Amino acid sequence: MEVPGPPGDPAPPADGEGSPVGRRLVLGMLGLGAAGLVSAPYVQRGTESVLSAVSGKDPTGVTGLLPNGGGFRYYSVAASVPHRGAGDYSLTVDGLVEHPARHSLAELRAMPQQRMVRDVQCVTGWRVPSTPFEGVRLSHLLRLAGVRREATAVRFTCFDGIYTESLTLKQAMRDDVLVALRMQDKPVSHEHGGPVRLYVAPMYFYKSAKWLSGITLTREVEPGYWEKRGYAVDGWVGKSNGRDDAPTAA
Ligand SMILES: Nc1nc2c(c(=O)[nH]1)N[C@H]1C(S)=C(S)[C@@H](COP(=O)(O)O)O[C@H]1N2
Ligand SMILES: [Mo]
Repeated sequence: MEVPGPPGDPAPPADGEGSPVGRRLVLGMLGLGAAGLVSAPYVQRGTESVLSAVSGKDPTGVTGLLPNGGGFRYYSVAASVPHRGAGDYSLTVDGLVEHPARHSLAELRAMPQQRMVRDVQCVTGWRVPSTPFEGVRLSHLLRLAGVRREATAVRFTCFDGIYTESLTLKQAMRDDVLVALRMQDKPVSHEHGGPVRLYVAPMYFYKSAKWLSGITLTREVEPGYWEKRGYAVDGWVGKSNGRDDAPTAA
């Protein structure tokens, strides 16, 4: 099911905390126990958005704070996402390349790994400081594949079946863009987009596609999921407001 809405919460909730019933429902949707609430002062869904979420009209997408998630919020525009691991995960690199490839998780783990510690910044305002990410530089995979002259951009696809993202080739070749296998010094969890997610350190977090399954070299930029809905392709933190017609969301 596709839930339309901006990549994050709207204006801060009026009451700071959702109703107990609403919170229980949302946590239930996330498959999380209510126990996490006790030690989760950062659970702060507004009643309205919680109720609209369960009624299927959430303007913010299926979101929620993860208890013990260190301040991260769970985002998925897909209602459910299959679990994939070492046995069934693969990442394809195709499109305008000399050598199309399909990498298993083991193959990705055997490649040179880069660790980076930067702040995570969602376009809606929440931020998680100093978060370690580790994985293969996207530029490494692109060099292996041999990018053809006609390619100027990269399209990313995800095994949730819905989300897409894009970068220009120049952005994709930056050293601070990773195909991340680890986050917070652990394997990327399913909730955070594991086993493999994109990490575009200098841009707002909507650029960091979760559940990454495909990297396709294209002739031109093909705007991603949120980009088709008004958010910037060039989502630089600080230099972009993410969305030109920013309503309450961005
Ligand atoms: N596949 C997929 N990737 C996604 C999203 C999504 O809905 N689906 N949401 C984006 C947004 S808006 C944010 S803020 C981050 C959230 O990552 P987190 O759930 O690990 O905090 O993932 C980004 N990548
Ligand atoms: Mo976001």
